[in-house]
Amino acid sequence: MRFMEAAVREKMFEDTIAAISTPAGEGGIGIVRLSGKDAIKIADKLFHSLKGKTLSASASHKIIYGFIKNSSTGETVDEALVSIMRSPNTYTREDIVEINCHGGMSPLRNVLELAVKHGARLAEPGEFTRRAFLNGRIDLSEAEAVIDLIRAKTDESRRIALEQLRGRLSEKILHLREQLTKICVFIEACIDFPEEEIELASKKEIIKSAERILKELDSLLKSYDEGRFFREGLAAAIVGRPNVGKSSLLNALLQKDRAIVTDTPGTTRDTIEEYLNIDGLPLCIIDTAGIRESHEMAEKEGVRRSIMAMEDADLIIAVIDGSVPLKDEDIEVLERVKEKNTIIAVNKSDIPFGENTLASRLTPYASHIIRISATRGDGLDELKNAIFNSCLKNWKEQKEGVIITNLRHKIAIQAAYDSLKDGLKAIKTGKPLEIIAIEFRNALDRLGEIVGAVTTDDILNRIFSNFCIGK
Ligand SMILES: Nc1nc2c(ncn2[C@@H]2O[C@H](COP(=O)(O)OP(=O)(O)O)[C@@H](O)[C@H]2O)c(=O)[nH]1
Ligand SMILES: [Mg+2]
Repeated sequence: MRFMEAAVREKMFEDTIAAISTPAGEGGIGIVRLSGKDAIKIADKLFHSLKGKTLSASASHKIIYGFIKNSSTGETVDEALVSIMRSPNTYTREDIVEINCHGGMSPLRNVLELAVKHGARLAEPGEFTRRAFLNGRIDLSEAEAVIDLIRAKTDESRRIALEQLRGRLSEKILHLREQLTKICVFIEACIDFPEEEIELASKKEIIKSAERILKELDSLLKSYDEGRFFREGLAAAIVGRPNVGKSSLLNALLQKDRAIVTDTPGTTRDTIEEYLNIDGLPLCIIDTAGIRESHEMAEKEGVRRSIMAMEDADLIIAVIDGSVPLKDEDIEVLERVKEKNTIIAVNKSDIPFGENTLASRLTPYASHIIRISATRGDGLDELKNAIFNSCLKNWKEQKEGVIITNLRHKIAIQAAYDSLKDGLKAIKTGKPLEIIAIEFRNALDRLGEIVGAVTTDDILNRIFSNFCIGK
């Protein structure tokens, strides 16, 4: 592994990068962004301010009006407002120029091409943020929060990403690393002076401190179980035999006619996915084909996809037609999802039917049983509450604390936890100090991965390749 040190990171960037930072398509304005030591010089070659003043002669953090011109042809490409931000108070800590022109593909592409012609290089996805990290303005977990913030599907997801961006997780990790460092330094000092036995009092102190850190790591790990839903969304599959009202339920939850509803069983062939916001929980809701034996090719494939969606889902909404007696096909579906987190929606409550044994037959299969009418909209609020509560059991207590939402962080914390636990066991059983020290050091390094204090090119490539171009 090649570790990157802060000192090495400085002066890494000889080149100036450029990208269109606004989404593709038409918009009132669009932004081409440049970052690097030649950003201002390059922008001066394509921008002509109305008053004839160059950007190089302008003060930092100013916006200047003028025109973008192609110097080879003399053509004016667009009218623009240009922001100039000088290092170090910028997003990347380098000089940044943002060219605000009209938001169509032609002006934006022309501006970008001119920037490249005058010496800029096209930016890779996430390269601006990568520079912000490598230049020490933000740490790695904060850089990851940038993309989480962009992708946040609900206000609650945004709140959590913003907290991470503002360093709440980093502070926590920093604090834990400080405590761990103290332990490591102490143990390593004892190794250097082998004639001095580790005193009983110090040993007790180390054990106490390590146990405290373990507890905090454990609560971070626990926060992931529910916290991840806010970053990734929660997949809920609507399943059931044909014609019970699955597609009607999807439409009712979305309040639009998204899926085709007919009274012909087997209408839905493909799985349909849509997002729904339930009190800040981003729910990806999947309508599936009715599960039954079929010899018809398209339906068979639909059933296969339903079963796949069912297996991958975090939550199952099993729909039963409450207006007719329970069928063997209903039970077969419920048997399939027995091990999953399941809610049963007993549909068509608008049609009276008096099977009074229904509830008792369904109870073994679900955490919640809700009577609904998809066509009338009855019981939907109750169903949404059940969805929220069955997935976010501890959320009320957890939401105020530091939450982890990212699998990479969870893996690192889990590894730190395991090492620390092994180290603790080694102390308690009187193992050699060298062994104890290795475990504690490893825990420290694994925590360092989260904020990027310890990292490799490989980790960085993986993280930043998920970004959009221009961020
Ligand atoms: N009365 C009544 N009919 C419903 C209700 N939900 C769905 N249906 C009807 O049941 C039939 C099958 O609905 P659909 O949503 O296509 O079922 P799917 O095959 O499970 O997706 C259609 O004729 C719907 O209008 C409901 O709550 N009440
Ligand atoms: Mg359907």
